[in-house]
This record gives sequence, structure tokens and C-alpha cells, in this order.
Amino acid sequence: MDKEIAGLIADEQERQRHGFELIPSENYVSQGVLEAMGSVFTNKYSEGYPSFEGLTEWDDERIADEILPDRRYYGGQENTDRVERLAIARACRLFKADHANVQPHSGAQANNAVYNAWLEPGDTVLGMSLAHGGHLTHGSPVTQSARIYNFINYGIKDVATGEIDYDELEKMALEHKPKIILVGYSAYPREFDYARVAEIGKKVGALLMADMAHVAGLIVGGVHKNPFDYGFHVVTTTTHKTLRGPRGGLILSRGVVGNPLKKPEKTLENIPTLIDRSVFPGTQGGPLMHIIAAKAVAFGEALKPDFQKYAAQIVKNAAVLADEMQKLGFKLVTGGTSNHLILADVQSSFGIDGKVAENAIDKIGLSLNKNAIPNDPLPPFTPSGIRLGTPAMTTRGLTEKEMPQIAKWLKAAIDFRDDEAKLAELKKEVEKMALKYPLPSDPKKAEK
Ligand code: DSN
Repeated sequence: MDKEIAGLIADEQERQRHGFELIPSENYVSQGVLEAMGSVFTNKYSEGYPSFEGLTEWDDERIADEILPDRRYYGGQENTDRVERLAIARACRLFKADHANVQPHSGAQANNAVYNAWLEPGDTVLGMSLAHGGHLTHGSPVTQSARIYNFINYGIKDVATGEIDYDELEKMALEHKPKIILVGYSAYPREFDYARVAEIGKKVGALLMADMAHVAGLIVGGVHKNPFDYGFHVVTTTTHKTLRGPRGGLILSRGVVGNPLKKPEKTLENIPTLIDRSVFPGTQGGPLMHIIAAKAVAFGEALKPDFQKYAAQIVKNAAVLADEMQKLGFKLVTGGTSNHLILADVQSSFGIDGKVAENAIDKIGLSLNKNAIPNDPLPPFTPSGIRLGTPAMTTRGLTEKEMPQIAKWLKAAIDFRDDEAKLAELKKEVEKMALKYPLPSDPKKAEK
């Protein structure tokens, strides 16, 4: 019906089939997630929330059956309500949360909604520095939230080990009394000491917030710690990274779930209701019900035991890939990885910037991204590093056995970056392997 767009979708499908995705924040969704996203729920407006009133059992079948009075501003909600309730119930089960708001359109929207729920303009937030692996929405001056709130940053103490400077974090917290202490990152290959941060947060009475976008799948898969187990109040995440759902955001919280139509007092106990009111009507309009349906599908998949194996394999693959890259001369920030991502300093390893490396590696069918390293002397468009990871490759079925080959291809692409014929030869090798590992939604069979 639209041959230009149909052609481009087919081309993108072929690009994905013929190569491997190494960008650590990307993944390949299941056919179920894809179908829910492309469903008629996209036709529906459903501002407001479903109600759980009278629903005492949180099992999926019961939720899917029960039609309850809604708290929506438009009619025709009997199916949207049940979809959203399922998404909420599954998300709570996955993360051991009291409440989930499944409506944020993205991770940035989720973070902004939490700030808007808890802060007054001018209030202070202590978050991880973007230059050390934090995220733009954790206080970068170019963001809207940085114009409203006062962000101050902690960072890592030692680039070699990647250890966070918790003493500095504590000193800053005691001095500035932030209303929120925020942990989370988009380019940090290690884990946080949640217990230590929680202890600091309690001393100053801060809301403890963890932006777990990158590692959400590792947490629910049981291979990384859950911040809620250490007293955190709020967890935000995207749903499309290690969690392997549709592109979107999610806010989980601990507290008492109340009626979002009634304005609650600003207390830690009321966080779930404050967040609901902050997402809608505070910062968003109509929820994307087709995406919420797809989130519910992905959460259902993540609740299955296979997902734990998947999460464990992501981490195993990343550790082997990091070792193999080091053997080939890649210098890695923090000397390795404890999660799904690797940050390599290609400037000091091979005398090239991250953009040159990204372009060369792209040409052989492997996608990764240029990335700043801590205290990077180079600018963001030509930084010193590349960032890569294993969530998507692991979904395709690659194991630690294939990681040495991936490392060799990365090095070869850099070595032969000016030799188009050799790059084309390497691309063929990558393609041959990629076609043996189909995408979960690939309509074509694996070409073994
Ligand atoms: N853009 C995401 C990433 O690649 O890490 C963070 O939001």
C-alpha cells in the first residue's frame, strides 16, 4: 500500500538479518512483541488509568477476564484496561515493585516524570556525570530538566578500575542535601554499590532513584542486583534494551498505590500515586496502547525461566568478548566488564578516534557506536572510544564460542579500514555467520 516505506522496511529487515547488532542498548524483539506493536490498539485514546479496585488476585487469567470500572477520560476501554492492568501486574512481579507506570513513551519521559513528581523547580538532584557514563537526562545542561532543577554530579574515582567515588558522593550529599540521589548509566561497564548509596540517601532524606535502562533485563534475569532490595524507592527503565520489549519507558516504585484522581500529600509512601499523576496529566497525554500491549508481551516473556538463561548468557558473552578484545590490543575502560557492555579506548589502543572505528566496523556489517570515555579529551562526535555489547547478539543465539570471532572481526575492520576490498571480504564472512542466526521475527529460515 505504500511501496516506498514497504521497501525500506524490507531493506532494514535485510540489513538486520545480514549483520550483527553490537550497540548495547539495542535488541531484537519477538514476533509477539512486534505483532502487539502493529495492532489495532494504536487506534485508541485512553488518557487516565485502569483501576485495580476489587481485584485481589493478581494472576494473569483473572486480570485478563475482569472488567472493572475505569479511571479514563474516554469510553470504550474494556480491552485497553485489561491490557494495561496485565502490563502493570507483570512489571511489578518482574521487579518486585509495589507499583508500575507503563505509560512513559521513553526512558527520558520516565525520568522527567519522576523529577516532576518529587521536585520543585530549583531542587537539587545528585546524579552520575555524563562524562563518566551517566545519561543526558541525569543533568546534562542541554536538557529541559537541567533548566528546571539543580543537578550536581558524582563520577568515578579511578578510570582503571571504574570504581565510583562513593566518598565524594557522600560528601556532596551531606553538603547539598539533594532531594533525589540518582544512580544509573548508559556507558559504565560495572555495577553500583546500591547498599552504600542507600545508606547515604537515608542520612540526607533523599529519594533513591535508579535508572536501570541498560541493565533492567539483567536484574529481572537474576544476574544483577535489584535496587529495590537495597531500599531504593523508584526504578526507571526503558523497555527495549536488555529487557527486549518495544521501544518505551517504565517507572517502578515502592509505596502505597492510591487513586490517581485524588492528589496525595508529597510523602515517600505516596510515590506511586505522585508518579501516576506526574505521567498523566503532568508530562504526557494519551498513552500508546499498542506499545503498552507489546510491553505486556515482553514482560510475560521475561517472566519465563528461559529469560534467566538469556540474561546469564549476555553477561558470559560480554566477559569473553572483553577478554578476546584485550588480547588483540583493545584497551578497555575499567579493564573489562561486569555487565553487558564494553567501552574501548580506540584512540590510545590504535591511534584512531571512535568515529573512524565505528565507520570501519559498520562496513563489515557489525553496528556499534562511537562513545566518549571518562574525561575524554576529544569532542563527542569524534570521541576516543567505541561502545558495544552483547544483548542483541545473544538473542540471535551467539554464545561465548563465537565471541573470539567477533573480536577478530572488530580488529580486522580497524586494521583494514582503508582497504575497501578487504572490508567487503570481511562483510561476506560476517553475513555468512549472521544468516545462520535468524532474528526472532525473521520470516525467512536460517540459511545453515
Ligand atoms: N540512547 C541510549 C543508549 O544508547 O544508551 C540511552 O538512552
